[in-house]
Amino acid sequence: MDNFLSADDIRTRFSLAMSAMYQQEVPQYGTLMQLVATVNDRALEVDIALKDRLTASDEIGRLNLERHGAIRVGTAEELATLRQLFAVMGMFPVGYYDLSQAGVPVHSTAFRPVNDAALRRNPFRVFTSLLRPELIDDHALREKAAAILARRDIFTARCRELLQLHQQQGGLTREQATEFVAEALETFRWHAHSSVDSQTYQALNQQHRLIADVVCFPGCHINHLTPRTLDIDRVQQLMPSRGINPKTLIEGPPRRQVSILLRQTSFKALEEPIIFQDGHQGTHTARFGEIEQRGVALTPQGRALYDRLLNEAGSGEDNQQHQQHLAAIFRDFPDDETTLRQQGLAWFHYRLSEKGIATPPAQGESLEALIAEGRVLADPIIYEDFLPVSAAGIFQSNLGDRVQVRSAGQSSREAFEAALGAAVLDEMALYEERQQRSLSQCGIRPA
Ligand code: OOG
Ligand code: NI
Repeated sequence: MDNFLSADDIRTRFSLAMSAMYQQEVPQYGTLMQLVATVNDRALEVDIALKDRLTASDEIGRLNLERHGAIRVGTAEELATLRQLFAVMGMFPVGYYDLSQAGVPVHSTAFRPVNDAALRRNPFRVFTSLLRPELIDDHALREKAAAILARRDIFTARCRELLQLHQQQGGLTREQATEFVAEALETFRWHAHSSVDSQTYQALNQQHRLIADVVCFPGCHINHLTPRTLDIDRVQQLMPSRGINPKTLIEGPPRRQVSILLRQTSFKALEEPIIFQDGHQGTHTARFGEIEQRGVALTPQGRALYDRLLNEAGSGEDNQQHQQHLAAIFRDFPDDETTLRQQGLAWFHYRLSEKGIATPPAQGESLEALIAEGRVLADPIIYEDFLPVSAAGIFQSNLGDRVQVRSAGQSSREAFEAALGAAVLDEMALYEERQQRSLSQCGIRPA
């Protein structure tokens, strides 16, 4: 029993293996990683407080490591098997993202660790999208896509065996885990050989580039990985100097004193040579590199304010102008921790200070008074999820900015969960539980 490797360790091994594979497959991604490391080093040099904070929380060593990746799959069976595969690594489906609203024929979830300890160990997540073939309007082509998908198995036979073994044993030994990581990795490898002829590829690509990407290959190649940056504006600015072509806009909120949610940007997907089954050669554009910077998670109220301001700000053609415009609009969003907390806009993790341990909260003492006296400390809870508008922006910049608005296909969370074989967890409930648990641990009862 206790000779099993922990799910956290398997996840860490897997994310490192994935990173090594992707850097080898996409050298430009390695260049981005180097740029991120350089900018992070510089940010730590000029901000000693930040350095101290990251050192104290033991984050320095893992700073430049990947925080997420993304894949796209074609069938319910593939999605359901991925759920088992990620469960081995302590990653569970959180949230439902409907991207059809933005003209992308997929819906998605994020497989990620859910508890505090696992998130601290390694917060690696995989944004996972399922194709919605009902949004292919050409009937014959839809049938064809389904037939192609039905023929493939994106998992190795040994990977499937190890998944079964994991279910029977309740874990994997060190040797089994090593084998599992290697076998699981195969699912996410790039294939320069398409599994269809060039005509089929063209037809599917015509419908939507994403459809060709999902249907025409024998696996679900990882399409990007995303390390954490301490200064996303700087990396965006410096990308061209390293021969990297960034997408136009940084997605998400503007730069602020107190970072909220998630800011992200990427380089544009590369055009890569592929060979079709009929021997014809062509290119496929799917893979890129991304960076992210996370801030505090917002409550439903904070999120509603974010959505409203983001909507008000609209989009832009020039990043610098857009960021200035965003910053102006977001002046309506309080930018200090105390106000965010007092107005119930963001989630916080509460803990007792030394003073608070010496004089624990008594019945009837208010949280505000305890904080004012320095007996209770409030730390922002980091946002662990994704943003649908940002995700749509990332998708679109990698689809040649060709927006095809579909008949805003009905949001179909039930269909997604049926395919997944499980309900997705509610991210807001997870944040609320974490806040609530921290209050209970301080001995503070809900007001
Ligand atoms: C996923 C795009 C979404 C993000 O960071 O918002 C995403 C994809 O392109 O498959 O990864
Ligand atoms: Ni991403």
